[in-house]
Amino acid sequence: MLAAAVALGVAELAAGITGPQGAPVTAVGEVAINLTPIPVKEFAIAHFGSHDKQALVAGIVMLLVVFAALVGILAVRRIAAGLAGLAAFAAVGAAAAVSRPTATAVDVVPTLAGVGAAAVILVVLARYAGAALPQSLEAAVSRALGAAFRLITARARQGTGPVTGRGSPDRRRFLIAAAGAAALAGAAGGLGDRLLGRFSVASSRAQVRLPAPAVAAPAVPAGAEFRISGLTPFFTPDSSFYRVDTDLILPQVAPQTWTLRIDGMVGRELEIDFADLLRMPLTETDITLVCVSNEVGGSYAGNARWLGAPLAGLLRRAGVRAGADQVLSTAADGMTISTPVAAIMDGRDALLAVGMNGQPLPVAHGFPARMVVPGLYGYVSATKWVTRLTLTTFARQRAYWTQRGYAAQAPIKTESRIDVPRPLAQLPAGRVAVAGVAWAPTRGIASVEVSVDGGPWHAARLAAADGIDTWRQWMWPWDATAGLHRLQVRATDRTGVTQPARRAPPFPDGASGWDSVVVTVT
Ligand SMILES: Nc1nc2c(c(=O)[nH]1)N[C@H]1C(S)=C(S)[C@@H](COP(=O)(O)O)O[C@H]1N2
Ligand SMILES: [Mo]
Repeated sequence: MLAAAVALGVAELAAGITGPQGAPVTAVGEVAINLTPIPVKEFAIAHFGSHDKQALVAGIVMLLVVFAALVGILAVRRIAAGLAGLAAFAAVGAAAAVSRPTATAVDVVPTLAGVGAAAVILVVLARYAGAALPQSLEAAVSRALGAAFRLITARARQGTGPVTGRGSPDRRRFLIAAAGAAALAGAAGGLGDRLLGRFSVASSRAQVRLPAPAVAAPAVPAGAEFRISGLTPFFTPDSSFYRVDTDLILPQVAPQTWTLRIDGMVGRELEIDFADLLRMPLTETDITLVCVSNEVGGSYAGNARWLGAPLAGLLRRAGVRAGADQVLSTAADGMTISTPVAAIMDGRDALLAVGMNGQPLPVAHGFPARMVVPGLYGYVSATKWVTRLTLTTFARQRAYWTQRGYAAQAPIKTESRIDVPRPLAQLPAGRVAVAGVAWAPTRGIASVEVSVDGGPWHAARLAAADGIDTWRQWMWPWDATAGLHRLQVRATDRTGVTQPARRAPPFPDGASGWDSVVVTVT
């Protein structure tokens, strides 16, 4: 296990030099994410929520500890078997590191450096734990370490200690070597973490000055927010805005080097850099973003004020050729996302965004540039760290989540959610504010209704609408009577479509059904 710790520490140090994506736990984790079957992914999101990544890393480290213990036991019996175990570990790490779409050959270096260091530690510790080494290895170990140990332990031993022979344990040397390995693991890992800080784009983000919008968002109407504690605020603060992506480490894309290429079925290819983008007339608009993995009543939705260049204008500049029906966007993390050309060109505020709530995009939300398209789930529209838009057809190319079975066309379903009272709340009888949010981006919310215990539907009061692309708060004053009650909500959008009662899971094109909470009134 100490050898494994050294492997991780030294690998972290090497990754600090070659770049963060070669770190083996990250690499293995990201490959695991890409290979995870959809039901397991939905389970992880449902049960770990936004901690799914920590859960994955903890799981990998736990497996690693068990594997390392087995390798250690093997190594003490037969050192060759232990080294074979390490080689297997190296193979998994290296294969994971180079298999990712954005990998380069140097990404194997951290794994190989880590495993190389671990092999030395394993041989030394196994030797002092009593393993018999082959003649050549024994000679090398005693030559290399004999001198070092004589130096360290000279005073203590005064030349009188028992001379340990081949294959007999040496407790003192084992403990010294073990302490040395632990120190090496910690020092290398700590230094690696410091070096990895070099790849952060936090300081270049702090220097970005966003221009004023050419088209400013209208002020949010006065009545857009009720004062009800526990109710979702109209704008989601960045700190609580949901984050969904396949990355264990956030892509660090410097605005100085960022470019966006528009190619494929276009009249002429186009490439712009970040300065070009900031010189374009920018539009500011409020859009509610929703993830397809959002369960009924779930929290994978957020509302922000976005600033960006209209995508329709960019596509017109490149000239979309007849027959192209898909924009396949590619991101710095290797993600691919397919968006209908029609959705981008139909007049909605589809943006290549650079700003979120008055600031440059947070790194977790796509800095320096991302797509935001009202009305489409994130996996078919909201490409973060976007670097390329390829005009193509749905018949010819499938994006990341479509390859995994999700629908190619995924407009956001009309949804409503009860925020208060909380599920299983205990309430005093009398007036209770039942409240939440409802959304139907690009269509707008027309009405929200609440039912108690499956009884008649009551019209809720709607907060003022900011626009058709954002969610809308609603509230219904309930005269609560003693007992156990079930509250249900449903919304109707402005096209007249009411949320269906039928429950559907998020896979393959978004959850449906009515949110409900059960409360006790006393
Ligand atoms: N590059 C990249 N962009 C991405 C993703 C991703 O994994 N990688 N996930 C998508 C999904 S599934 C959603 S729901 C939205 C979430 O955006 P947010 O994290 O800013 O809320 O980003 C989309 N854009
Ligand atoms: Mo998503």
